[in-house]
Amino acid sequence: MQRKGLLKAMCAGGLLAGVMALAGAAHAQVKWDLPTGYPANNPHTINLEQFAKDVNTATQGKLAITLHPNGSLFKANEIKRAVQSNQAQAGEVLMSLLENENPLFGVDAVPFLATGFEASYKLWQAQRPVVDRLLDRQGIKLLYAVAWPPQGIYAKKEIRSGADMKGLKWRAYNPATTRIAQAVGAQPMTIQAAELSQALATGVVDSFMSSGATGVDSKVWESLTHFHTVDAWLPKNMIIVNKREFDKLDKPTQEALLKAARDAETRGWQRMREYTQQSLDTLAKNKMTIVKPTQQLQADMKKIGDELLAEWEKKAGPDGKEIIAAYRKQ
Ligand code: PCA
Repeated sequence: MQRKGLLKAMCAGGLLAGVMALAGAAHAQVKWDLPTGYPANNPHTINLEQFAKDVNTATQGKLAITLHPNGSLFKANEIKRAVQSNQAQAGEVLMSLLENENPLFGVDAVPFLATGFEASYKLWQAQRPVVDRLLDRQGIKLLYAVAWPPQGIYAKKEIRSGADMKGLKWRAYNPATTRIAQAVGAQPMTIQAAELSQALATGVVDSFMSSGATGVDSKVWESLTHFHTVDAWLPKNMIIVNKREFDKLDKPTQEALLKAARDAETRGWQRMREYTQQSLDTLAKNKMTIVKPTQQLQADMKKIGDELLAEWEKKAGPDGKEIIAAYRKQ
């Protein structure tokens, strides 16, 4: 009887040790929050989900990344600062949102500098070392970046020229889209993607430039009627990490993370290419008119693009020149 009791106690002790070991393992697990301003079903977010899963698998659960889509943890325009101050360990940020901080972040939002995926990818190769350096100085590590599909004009009527855009209530998402509104005499208002549906539904805005992807995300057909495929630029989302958090990881975990990031970048660019036509098909299926822009509209937009490029080059200085030269050399 006594023996049995002892055995029981030993078993319980073993179980306790096991539980403690488990607790130890759980303690060794690193957990990161990764906020993004875009919704869960957006292809960028789906790609990010795969990335987080890959990291989890490759590190056997040692690094667990939790996604917070749609501005639920931090709003799109707060995410960079949240990562820098380590309120979130990682995050997804629209690079050109930071153009006011430094113009070098905004080269991918200069209209007509790079208008397709191939050109846009080349521009990224030229821009990457500069962005990497800038972020590094701020205690941020760049993991990867993926372009959105080409940007066109959404409106409630057919836009046939720059003059037709005068007076529109224009939703802007970064400094460049604000500048375009000013150039055509529209009224710009900055609204991030998570609030776009609401702003359209309430009539706060009646037009904007973006991709087919964001049109689908915000069910733009509930408020607007036309999408003009101007293909003016392809802005990028980047995934960033607080550098101190990255440095805390052991070497194999860092390597697994960087490998997953490289894979996510390749996969993301491929997926966005495919999604470009798919998103336009979805718009059309929902009775949006997809308009090939008139020569006049294209010429007017191109003229604004030339002005914005000149402005950008002036602001961006020698580093900017270096990016453009490297891009044109490829
Ligand atoms: N969608 C994002 C940025 C660029 C894009 O295609 C947006 O409209 O907010």
